[in-house]
Amino acid sequence: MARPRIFVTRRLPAAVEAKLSERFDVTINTSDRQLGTEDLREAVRRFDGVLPTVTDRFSPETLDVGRSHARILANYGVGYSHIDIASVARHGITVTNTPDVLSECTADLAMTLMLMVARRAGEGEREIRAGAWTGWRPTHLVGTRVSGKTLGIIGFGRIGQAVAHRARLGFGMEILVYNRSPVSPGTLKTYGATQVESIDALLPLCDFVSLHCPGGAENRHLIDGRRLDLMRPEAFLINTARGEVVDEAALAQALMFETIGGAALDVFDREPRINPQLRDCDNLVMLPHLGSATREAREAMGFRALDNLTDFFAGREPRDKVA
Ligand code: 8YV
Repeated sequence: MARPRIFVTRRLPAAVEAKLSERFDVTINTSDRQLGTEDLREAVRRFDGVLPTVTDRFSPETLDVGRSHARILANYGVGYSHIDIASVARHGITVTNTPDVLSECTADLAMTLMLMVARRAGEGEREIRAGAWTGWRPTHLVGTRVSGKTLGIIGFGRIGQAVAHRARLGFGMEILVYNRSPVSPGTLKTYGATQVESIDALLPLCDFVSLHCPGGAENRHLIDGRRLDLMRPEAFLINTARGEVVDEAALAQALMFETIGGAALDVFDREPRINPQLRDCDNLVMLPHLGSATREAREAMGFRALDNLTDFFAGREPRDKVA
């Protein structure tokens, strides 16, 4: 029997590409450039399955390619707000993601950002590289203590819990969580966490707020100007979730007028384009979507997508089916 034909939209770790090619008839976008709507339509039209990433937008238009089309989008990544779920359902396309294997590394990056912004690490690095450091002095780049402070976590799934673990055990932080559904008492106890009933009630209580909810239309601008105003004037916002969750124009205002202490972003609304207002904010740390960017996580994500494809084409339900 002919092996299923799979289109891979970006270069993947070498070990993953090798294994994929052993099992499937694989075509890889070896240019590794972001694909446009027409390229993606072509992939959906011509292949049995597509292995996409966060940079591939599957809009209703992209997915509407006629009768013959790919049967699975095995997404490389846990978030899938770049895929229009109503359309995949309409076309009978299965979607899988890669949870678990990136939770620890993404949580590590959230902690990196929290420490960087509170301790002004970005500003310090920029100062040294600009040749502007004039020497030690007691009042130089004084930041904010992290240990023992209150951390609010919005979205208490796997990554949110991994952040709570680090913050609680490593930094003795008090953990408050907001989650759409109730978190079990056992889980809250594991992290010494308290669930707060609304985001509006959570924000005024926190020194740090870290976002770990999904993106997509439902959570677009979940953190808007009104909610930024509910944060303490010295509090920090951390976003390793999705860019659209934060209203970037409102955030830039809050940073410029110092109505919050600072922010640290790993994700952006129109990444890789950066809202120019954000670039001017010194009290902002920005990283280029590095949440899962470790050798270990990126390989494990690839093998997880491979397992999902293998199960699907063997007629089994993939373990990470999300649609
Ligand atoms: C991934 C991420 O690297 O998994 C996610 O949802 O945000 C990143 O860590 C990226 O999405 C790959 O598609």
